[in-house]
Amino acid sequence: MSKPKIFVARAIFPEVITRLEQHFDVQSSQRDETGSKALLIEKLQGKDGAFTTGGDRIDAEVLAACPKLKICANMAVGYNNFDLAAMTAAGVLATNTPDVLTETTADFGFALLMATARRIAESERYLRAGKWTQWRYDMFSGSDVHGSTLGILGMGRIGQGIAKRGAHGFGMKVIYHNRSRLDAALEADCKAGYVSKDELLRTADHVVLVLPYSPASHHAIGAAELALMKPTATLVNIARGGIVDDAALALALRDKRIAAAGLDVFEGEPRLHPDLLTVHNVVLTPHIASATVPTRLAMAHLAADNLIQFFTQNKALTPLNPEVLVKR
Ligand code: 8YV
Repeated sequence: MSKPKIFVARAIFPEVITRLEQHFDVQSSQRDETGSKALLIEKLQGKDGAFTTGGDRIDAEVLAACPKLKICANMAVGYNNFDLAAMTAAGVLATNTPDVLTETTADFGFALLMATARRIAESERYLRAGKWTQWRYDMFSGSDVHGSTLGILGMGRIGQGIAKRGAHGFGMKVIYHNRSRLDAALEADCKAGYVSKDELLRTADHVVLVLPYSPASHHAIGAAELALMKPTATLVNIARGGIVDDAALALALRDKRIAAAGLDVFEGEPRLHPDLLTVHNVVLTPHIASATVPTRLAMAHLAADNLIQFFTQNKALTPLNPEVLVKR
């Protein structure tokens, strides 16, 4: 019997490709051509499955053009690149990669918070530019992390990881806002108190965004929300571009309406709002929160496992629309 045909949309670890080749007829984009929807549709023609990443949009148009497609395994926990309703309607299984990246991503959220609050990138740029001639009492004074109030917007697994780091490691007071309140045991574990979004923005010294992107969270932080924040506050976004109105943020940073921001994700990335490049009080990183070798490898293997389980056993480890499996 011939092997199912899959398309791997982006370059991934060669050992994962080798593993996939044991089960599938694999076409992969190891040269990493990214791009247009037309190219994705062309590559997905006649494929039974796809290994996708957060940049590969699977929507009704793609699904209609690729009727053989039965599964898209995303190598990302976020899946806003999937039109899940359209996939379910088309009987296409969607999977993601939760859990394996939680601690690594929480580490990075905390690192970005530290870099932002303590002005690490800005001071390094100054030093590299040869501007450091003498010590000054107020040179690159930042804001304290230990003992401050940490506000977490979006209290899923990664948010909880950041809360624990803050509460247990840095003696921070942790407040959070989420669509639904955590149960008491989880709140106690994270030493986190539930507050309204406005109260969080008004009272936190450091605000970290870890909520999923959806039309409902589009521009959840815009000019009005930034205006609620303390002028000494920092904002960190490791969630998704589009949750923050980047133009409004650049203005707030320029006018020092908040102290600083750390951004790993951007609206329309990999393009950036040009004004973000002109303000000094922002730390910019290229969507690397989950980027350690063991974690990226675990994500890739989990996506591969989902594909393998699906085609061999009609199941998946981390399905997003399991109802599709029941109907098959
Ligand atoms: C990925 C992420 O690296 O998992 C996610 O949701 O944002 C990152 O870990 C990125 O989406 C590429 O797939």
